[in-house]
Amino acid sequence: MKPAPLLMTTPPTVERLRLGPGRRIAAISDVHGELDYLKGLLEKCALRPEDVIVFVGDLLEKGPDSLGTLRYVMELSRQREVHTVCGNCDFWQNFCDLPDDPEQDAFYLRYLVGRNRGWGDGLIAQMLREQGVAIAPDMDLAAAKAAVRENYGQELDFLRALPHILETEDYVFVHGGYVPEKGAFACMKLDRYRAVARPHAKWTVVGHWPLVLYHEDVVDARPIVDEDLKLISIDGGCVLKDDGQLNAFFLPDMTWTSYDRFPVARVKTDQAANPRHWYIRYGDNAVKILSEGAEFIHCRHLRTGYEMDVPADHILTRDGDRATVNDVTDYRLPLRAGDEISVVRRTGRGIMCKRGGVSGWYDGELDE
Ligand SMILES: [Mn+2]
Repeated sequence: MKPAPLLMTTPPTVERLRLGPGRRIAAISDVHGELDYLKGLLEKCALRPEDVIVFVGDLLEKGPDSLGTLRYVMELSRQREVHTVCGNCDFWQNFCDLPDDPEQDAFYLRYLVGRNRGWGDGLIAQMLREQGVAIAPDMDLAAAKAAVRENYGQELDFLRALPHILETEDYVFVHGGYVPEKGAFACMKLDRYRAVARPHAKWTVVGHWPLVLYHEDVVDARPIVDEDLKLISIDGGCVLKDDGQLNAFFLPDMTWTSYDRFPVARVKTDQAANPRHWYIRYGDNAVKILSEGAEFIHCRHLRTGYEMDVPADHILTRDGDRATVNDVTDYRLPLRAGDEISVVRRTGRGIMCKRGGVSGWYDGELDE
C-alpha cells in the first residue's frame, strides 16, 4: 500500500516520549548535510551511552552530503537512543509518495537540475547519481522516482516515520514553531518564530531560523534561551553562513557547545570593542558603493545609512554603484592577550574571527 503523502495542510504528527526523570538530552538542529560538522560536534559532546540525541529537523539539503548524513543518523539511531523531527528540508518521501501532478513534477525537475537552488546536489540527486541516473531537463522523472523507490526503501521509510513534533514529559521539539493548529508544514517552516511565538507550557526547542538573524548589530550564533516564552532556539547557521556553526543544546542542563571547522589561535594583544557596529545580512543587504580598493570596498547600507568597509569579494550582485553583499560585520571583538579565537579568514586589514559564537574582527597579531 502506498503511504499517504505529506501535504501542506496535513495536521502535524506528534510523537510522545517518556524518557524518565533527569534524562540528559542533546538537541541538534539544521545539520543540512554537513556530515563532518555533525561528526565533529558529536565528538565534542562526548555523550554518555544513556544520553538521548534529538535532531530538531533539517538534516538534509544545502550542504555537501545529504545522503551520507541521513545514513549516518539512521545508523546512529540503531546504536543508541536518537529521535529526529522532520524539518522543511527533510520530507523527500514525497518525491515518491505524491500522486502524479505536473506542477509538482516541474518543481522537482527544477530543483534537481538547479542543484538544490545552487547549493549543490540534495538528497534525491545524490540517490539518483548513486544509481547512475542522469539528471537533465529532459530526464524521465517517473523512472527516476521508480529508481529511488526501489533502491532506497529504508531511507524513505525512515523519513516517512519522522514526527513533526516530539513531546517528552518536560520538553517539546519542533523544527520551525509550535503551531499544530496550522498544520504540519507551518510547524516545519515558520520563519522568525521567536518574534510571533506565544509562551509555552513546556520548554520548546526549535531550529530553522539562523540565530544570527535575530540580531541587528552583531553576528551572534549562540543559542537563545527565552525565559518568558520558554523557547530555546538553536540553529547556528552551519552551511548557510560562511562563519556558521553547529550547536548542541543540553537539557536539562541548559548548557550548550558548538562545532565549526575554523583553526584556533591565541591573540597577542588586547583589543577593545567598537561601541558602534553593524551587521549587514541576507535579505537586508543592499548597499551603495562609495569607494573601492583592491581588497575592500567602502559602502553605505541603503536601509540604515550605516557605512562600513566590506571585503570586495563579498559582493553578491552589482549594478553600477548599487550592490548586494554577503553577510558581514564591522564589529571588533573585545579581546585580551592570550584569548583564543577561531580564524575564519585573514585579510590585509585584520582577521575575521569568532569567539564563543560571536563573529567579528581582530586587528593584532596571532601567537602561532
Ligand atoms: Mn528549516
